[in-house]
Amino acid sequence: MRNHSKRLAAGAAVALIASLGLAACGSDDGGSSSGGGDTTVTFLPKNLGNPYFDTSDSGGEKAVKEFGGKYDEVGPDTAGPDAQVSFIDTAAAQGVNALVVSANDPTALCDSLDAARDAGTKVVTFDSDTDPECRDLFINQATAEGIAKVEVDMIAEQIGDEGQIAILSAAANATNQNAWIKLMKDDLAADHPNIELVDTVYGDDDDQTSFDKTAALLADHPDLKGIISPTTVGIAAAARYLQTSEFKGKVALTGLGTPNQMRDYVKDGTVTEFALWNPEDLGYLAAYAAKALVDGDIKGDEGDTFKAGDLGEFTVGADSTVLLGDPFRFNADNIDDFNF
Ligand code: RAM
Repeated sequence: MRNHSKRLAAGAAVALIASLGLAACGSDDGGSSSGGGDTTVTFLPKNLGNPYFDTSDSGGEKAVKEFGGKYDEVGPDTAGPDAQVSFIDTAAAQGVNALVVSANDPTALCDSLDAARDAGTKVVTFDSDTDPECRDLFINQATAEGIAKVEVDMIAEQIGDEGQIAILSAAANATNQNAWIKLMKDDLAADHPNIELVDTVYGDDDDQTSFDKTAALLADHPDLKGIISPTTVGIAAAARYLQTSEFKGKVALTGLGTPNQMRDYVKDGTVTEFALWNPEDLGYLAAYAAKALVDGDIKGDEGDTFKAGDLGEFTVGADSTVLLGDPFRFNADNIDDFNF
């Protein structure tokens, strides 16, 4: 897996390494840690029980172990907008050095995150951002434009660039999915005049809700040619529905999924191709970024550089954002090369 991790991240690493001649900023006003082995990092995913976050957070744990810190993971069972607030408050009260959060809502967490930061906790968002003023750094899995484009390209290829499509998303407020959906709409309007987006529905990153919404979409739109699901929970649930339905092989399904969850559906022809990045690398990078903030090696300013273990050196870009890499397409030819 590490080989594949490296391969998926290679593009980003090459692009980011050596981009600026700035030295790491070396400020000493940003952290409570001495750089020793006591850095506490708490991961807060959108919800627990999602294999995507199991993988990303295990990458975080791996990094924290590498630098000798203390790792914890907390989170709600459901991906609701306010569901993460109490976990932030508790972590802040415990005085953790850094929180690494995938946000269910761009603003609902901000009061709690502000209070945590005032109390000295560094806040790194990853996967799904808050408004930028509510965190120190956002670790972005790939550009939103790139993620939107690969999904539109895949559905266009799979339905012959014409016909009705729908989107099955995650929670209605999710920052990441909403950014991608907006850009998918722009891309469709600009480059795919014969594809009509007829519906967008929300499965809340809950398996059963996503399954039921898939059934409803197919019932409501008899001419539907394809579904894009930009969530690993949604695409897996939709694939499970399609697999035993009359629509298998007739209605295309693509979006963002994990190879382990999608393998059977690719092998039996329910799904042709989908995309993702490596979630383990995302969590690993986020943990190293948190450590660099806590140690005061970076402040989160554009041009700051830090080393993220095996992944190499990264540079902070505009809006205090660090980019992991490009999305990667999975299909029958390569899916068995991956195990996450
Ligand atoms: C789900 C979550 C996550 C998203 C992936 C693609 O696991 O919504 O935030 O990045 O899908």
